[in-house]
Amino acid sequence: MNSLSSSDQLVLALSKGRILKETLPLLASIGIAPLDDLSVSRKLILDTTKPDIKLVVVRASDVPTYVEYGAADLGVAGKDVLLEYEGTGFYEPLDLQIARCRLMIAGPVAPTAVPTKLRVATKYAGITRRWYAERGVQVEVIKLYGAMELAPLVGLADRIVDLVDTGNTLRANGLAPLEHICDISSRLIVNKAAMKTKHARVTALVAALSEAVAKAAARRPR
Ligand code: PRT
Ligand code: MG
Repeated sequence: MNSLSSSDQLVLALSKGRILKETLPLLASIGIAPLDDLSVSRKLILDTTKPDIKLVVVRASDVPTYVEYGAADLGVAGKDVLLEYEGTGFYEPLDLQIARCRLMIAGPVAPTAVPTKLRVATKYAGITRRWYAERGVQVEVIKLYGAMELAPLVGLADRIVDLVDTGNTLRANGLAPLEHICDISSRLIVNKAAMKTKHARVTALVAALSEAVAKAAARRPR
């Protein structure tokens, strides 16, 4: 197998979309920037200002897979994705404190008759099953891949489990937050083997990012 992540390279897998937008400034602050403009480039493997660091930009939900299998040495992924992905092939050394939101159970503002067995629509089937199972509540989990907010409106589900930031999406669809499952932010993850074989470079990168996160936190208004 042709491996990008050879011993003299560090490969970092980044989540596309909103996490990427917040990860790039953090990386830039420690001197790591893609050589190509990501908004125009179609490249999937990007060289950076550090010759020994490459970036791969993948779907948020694929980041843990790349890192667990060692196709990338490190990755940035939402805690929601990590909780749903039940792998054990990586460490999670750092909370990057970006892309923050809450994972919540939501339902219609105007309560409808609640059936004996709730139907809960979500992209987070694993987390949702565990949450209700731990509370001894029987539910039917309906797996969706997007637009969870639609499900209660069309009678597909009684509840949804989704990420909430401002709450605007829920409000716009006549839904209200009911229970807070957990706070979410993006995390740095590290392949377990890379932590051993590339220890010095991995720990240097974790330390630099950790300092950058602390500086960014100090700048954030409270
Ligand atoms: O492409 P793929 O399906 O893999 O992922 P995606 O399209 O969901 O990616 P993207 O770019 O949306 O990024 C998802 C990741 O960003 C999540 O895994 C979280 O870790 C993080 N994140 C942070 C969020 C939000 N905040 C967020 N608010 N992801 C999604 N939302 C959505 C939410 O699902 C809801 O539809 O925003 C809406 C709610 O926002 P408010 O402000 O209206 O409450
Ligand atoms: Mg997407």
